[in-house]
Amino acid sequence: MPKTPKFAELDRRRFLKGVAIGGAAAGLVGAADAQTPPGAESAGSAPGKAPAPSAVQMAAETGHPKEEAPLTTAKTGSDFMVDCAKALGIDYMAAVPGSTFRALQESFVNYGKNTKPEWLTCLHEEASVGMAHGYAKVAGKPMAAMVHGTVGLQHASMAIYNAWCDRVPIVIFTGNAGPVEERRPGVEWAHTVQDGAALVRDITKWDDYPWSLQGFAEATVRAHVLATTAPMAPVLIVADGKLQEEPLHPAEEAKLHIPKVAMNIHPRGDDNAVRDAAKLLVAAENPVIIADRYARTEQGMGLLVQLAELLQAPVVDTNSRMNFPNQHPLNQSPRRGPLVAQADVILGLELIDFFGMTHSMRDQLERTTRQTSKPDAKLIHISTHDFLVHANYQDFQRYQPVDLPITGDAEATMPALIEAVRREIGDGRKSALQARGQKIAASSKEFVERARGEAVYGWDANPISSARLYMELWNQIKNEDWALVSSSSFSSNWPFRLWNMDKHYRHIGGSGGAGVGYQQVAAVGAALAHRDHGGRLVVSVTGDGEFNMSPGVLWTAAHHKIPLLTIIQNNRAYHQEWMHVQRMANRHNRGIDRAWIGTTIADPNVDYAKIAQGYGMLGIGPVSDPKDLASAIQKAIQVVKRGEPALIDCVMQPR
Ligand SMILES: Cc1ncc(C[n+]2csc(CCOP(=O)(O)OP(=O)(O)O)c2C)c(N)n1
Ligand SMILES: [Mg+2]
Repeated sequence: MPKTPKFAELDRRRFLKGVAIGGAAAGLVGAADAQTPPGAESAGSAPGKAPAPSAVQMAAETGHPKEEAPLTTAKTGSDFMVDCAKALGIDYMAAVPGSTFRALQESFVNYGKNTKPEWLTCLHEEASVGMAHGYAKVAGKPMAAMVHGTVGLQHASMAIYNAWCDRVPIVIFTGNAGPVEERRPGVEWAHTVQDGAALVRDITKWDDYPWSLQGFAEATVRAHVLATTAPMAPVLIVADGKLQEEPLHPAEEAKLHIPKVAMNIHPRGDDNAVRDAAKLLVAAENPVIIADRYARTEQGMGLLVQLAELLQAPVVDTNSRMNFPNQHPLNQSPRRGPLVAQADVILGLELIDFFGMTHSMRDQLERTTRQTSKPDAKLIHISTHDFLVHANYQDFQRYQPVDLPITGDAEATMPALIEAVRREIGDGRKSALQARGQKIAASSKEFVERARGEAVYGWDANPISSARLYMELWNQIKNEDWALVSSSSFSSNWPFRLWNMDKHYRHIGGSGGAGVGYQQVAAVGAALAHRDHGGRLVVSVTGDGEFNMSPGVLWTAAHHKIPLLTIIQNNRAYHQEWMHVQRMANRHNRGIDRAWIGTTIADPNVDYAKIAQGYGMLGIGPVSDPKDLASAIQKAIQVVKRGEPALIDCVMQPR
C-alpha cells in the first residue's frame, strides 16, 4: 500500500495546530455531525469567557499530537472495517478505549457517524462484554464489544466465559499492533500478541486474525453468522493495527466486497427421532419435561406451552431462560425432585446438566452421588449441547447417557415434535391425559399459597427479608410493562414463586458461568435493549458482592440514559461464600464464629447510594426498615420512568 498520501482530498483527520482552546477548539472536530464532549461545554458555549489557558495547558492542547504527516486518502482500512461492522446491523459497540484500535474508534465516531453501531463508553472491559451479554438475551440479536489488545481482553475474559457458558452471541473485536519494525517502543509491545485470541479460544465459538481487508470483511460476516447460529456463543475478530491505519486507495477499495449476511437456519432434530420421542411421550404414564437453556424467544415459550398442554405433562423450568409461564397450572418447577423420581419418561430441553437432573450429590467429606431417577426411565434430550464442547473448561458437566439423544436446537425442533405428538395422541388417550392434567393443576394452586405463607416470615424484620423486598417491588411494578433483568435471589427464588412471570422478556436467566460481576453489567445491557423495545420498566436486584465487581457500569447507564431501577441486595457479605467457610468450619469442628473473616463486606459499610450519586444518578439509602421501602421504590421508579437510572441500597438479611 502507498506510504505517501496521494489522495489527500479530505482533511477530517488533520489536527489544527497552534489554535487556542475554547470556541476555536470546539470547532476542531469539524465534521457536520460533531458532538461537543460533555465536559467541554462551558468552554465551547461561551467563547472568550473561559479563563485563559496556562502555558502548560496550551502546550498540552496545541502541541499534541506532535506528528502528523497529514492525511491519507479519503478512506482508511479502519473506515472499511466500519462498513463491515455496519453490514451486520448491530446497534451498539461497547468499549473502553485502547490504542490498539485507535483508528477503528476514530472511524466509528467520525466516518461511521456514531450510529449503528453507536459507541457506548464503558469503564471496564468486563462491563463491555457483560452488557453485550444481557443485551443479546433481550434484543434477540448480538451487540458488539471492542476490547483493547491483550490487557483489555484479559479484563473481558470472565465475561466472555459467562456468555460462552450461557450460549449467548457477542461479536467481540480487539486490536493488535503490526510488524515488529513498526511497533512503538514500550507499551505497544506489551499489548501485542502473536495470537490475540489464544487467551479466549476455548471459550469462543470462532476467532480470526484477518491479514487483509477482504479477509476482515469475510471474517466479520462469518463471525456474526456463527455467533448467532445455535448453539450461539461469543466470537472474536482481531483487527490488525496496520490494516486499520493504512490508507485505502480507491482502486484497492473497488476490489473489496462485503459478503451478504446470510443467516443460517438453526439445526433441527432428525424427523424419525422426533417421531420416536413423540411415541415415548404419549405412551408415558408419568412424563416430565425439563426446560433449561431452551426458549430463545417468546415463540419458543408459546410452543412449550402447546406441547405441555397436548401431553398434559408437568414442566420443570430451571429459569436459565424464561421457558414457561410460572403460574401456568402445568408449571411444576417446585416439585422437580418428586417428578424426576417418579418419571417413566424425561424430556430434557437444552439441559446444561442432564446428569445433575437425575442424580444428587452429598457435599460431605466423602462426596457421594445417588441416582434420583428410576433406572429404567427413558431419557430424551433435544439439545445442541454436543455441537459445542471444548476441551479445557469443564462447563460441559458429567456425561449422561441418553436413550434418545436428538441433536438439534430444541426451540427449532419444537414445531415438529408438537406435530408428531398431535398425530400420536389417539382419541382413547385423550381422556387419560386430561385426567392427569387436572391432578397436576390442582397441586399447582398450592404453590403460590405456600410461597405467600412463607413470605410472611420475617415480614417486619430489620434489616429487610428478601421476600419482603420482592413483594414490595411487585406491588409497584405489577401494573406496568415490567422486566426483571437480574435477580440475586436465585436460591430463594422469590420472583418465580410470588410474581406472575408470563412473558419471555420478563426475565433473562442467569450468568451461565456463575462468574461474579455479571448481574449489574448484564442488567444495564438488558435495560438498553428494553429501552429500545418500547420503554419497559426494568428492574435489577443485584448482590452487593456482584455489584462491587463493576460499579462503574452505573456511569455508563447514566451517561447513555439507560433507564433501570437497581436494588442492591446488601447483605454486607459474599454470603454464599460465608456459608461455604461455615460448612468447612463445621466439618473441621472448629466453630463458625470466625467464618465472617474474608467473607463480609462491612466495617466500613459501603454507601451504595453515594456511589450511585457519584456516578451521576439518583441513589437512595441505606434502607433497612421495611416500612421505608415502598416510598423509596416509588421515588426511584419516578426517576426511571423519566428515562434515567436510579439505585436503592437495601440492607437485607442473608437470603
Ligand atoms: C469471579 C468470581 N469470584 C468469586 C466467585 C465466588 N463467589 C460465588 S458467590 C459469591 C458471593 C457473591 O456475593 P453477593 O453478590 O453479595 O451475593 P450473596 O452471596 O451475598 O447473596 C462469590 C464471591 C465467583 N463465583 N466468581
Ligand atoms: Mg451479598
